Amino acid sequence: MVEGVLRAKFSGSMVGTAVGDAVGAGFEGRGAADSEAIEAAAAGRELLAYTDDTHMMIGMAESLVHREGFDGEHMSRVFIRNYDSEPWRGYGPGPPSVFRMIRSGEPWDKAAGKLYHGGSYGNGSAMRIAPVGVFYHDDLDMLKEVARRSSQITHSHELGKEGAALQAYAIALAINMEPVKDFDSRKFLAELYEFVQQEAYKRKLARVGALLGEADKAKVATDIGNGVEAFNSVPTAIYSFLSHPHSFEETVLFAASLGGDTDTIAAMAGAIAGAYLGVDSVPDKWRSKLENRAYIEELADVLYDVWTRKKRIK
Ligand code: F2R
Ligand code: MG
Ligand code: MG
Repeated sequence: MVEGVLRAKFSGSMVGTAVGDAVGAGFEGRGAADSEAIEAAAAGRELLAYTDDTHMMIGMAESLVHREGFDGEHMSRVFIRNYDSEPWRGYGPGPPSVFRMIRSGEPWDKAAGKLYHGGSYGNGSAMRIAPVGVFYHDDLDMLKEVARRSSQITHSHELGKEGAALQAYAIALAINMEPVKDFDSRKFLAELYEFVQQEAYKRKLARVGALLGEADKAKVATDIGNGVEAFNSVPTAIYSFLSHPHSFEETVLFAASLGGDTDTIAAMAGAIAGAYLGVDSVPDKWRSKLENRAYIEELADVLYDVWTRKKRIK
């Protein structure tokens, strides 16, 4: 793939996460909304401020850059440092509890197991995964391993880890494809279906296939899910992309209009669409108002440079 195109896809996935998060944020926890209402709300804001989804994605990228790859101990410390400086980003209840345990001496890969029953299956480790999806897009075994290990820091339930791995895999598939007019949503979906092992995800991806082309948004939200659980939101983000593969804007507006966990579903849908279409597909009306845009774009660029350097050394 041409150097500039791949660079734009790295940036597209990270900026796509942040823009999706910011556009969906005002609607989180509510019922379904019209795309026009979401569009108007974004247009009415001077700044598109992001939430925990993007804050944690930034932490993942910072750690990958600093360590030139995955280091769980380091990543957990970056998460804690970032949380301590901006705890008001709207974090779910799990991660701050895990951070407290790690601060008190619990090992980074053991703390999360003490939450809920067998760890969290919230979507918190999938919503932040874009840097792993782009950095390991050319080594899918490593991608799966790192997605699961990074999830272990805060979301150690099998369904949490599989959600993070599935979202990373969707991003990697998207980054590896040239955008084409006749994008084959069913082929893309079939690859994801082969990738997942948990029955809960197989079932949800089968519903994604059955509902492709469905006009009734309420049916999509009910049948595939719009909740905070990874299995009720990662497949929904995938559906949002697969039903609008040629447009970042339509993908994100659709995802944010489903109600429920709108910031996170739109963040994950934006990450896949941005990885496929590149950063220039993100409408300027949103990109220009994104909080910390310059930093996020610079981070994506540095991550790309680290990936390139590592590739040359191999
Ligand atoms: N926190 C929010 N939104 C709430 C309000 C935000 C408000 N606008 C504000 O600004 O304050 N959103 C963010 O949280 C979600 C990600 O959450 P995460 O990181 O996965 O948290 P957690 O606690 O690990 O899991 C979330 C819930 O899932 C259920 N759950 C998880 N594992 C479970 C298990 N094993 N058994 C039973 N339930 C389990 C629990 O209800 C958890 O609280 C994103 O939406 C992000 O945007
Ligand atoms: Mg959020
Ligand atoms: Mg959310």
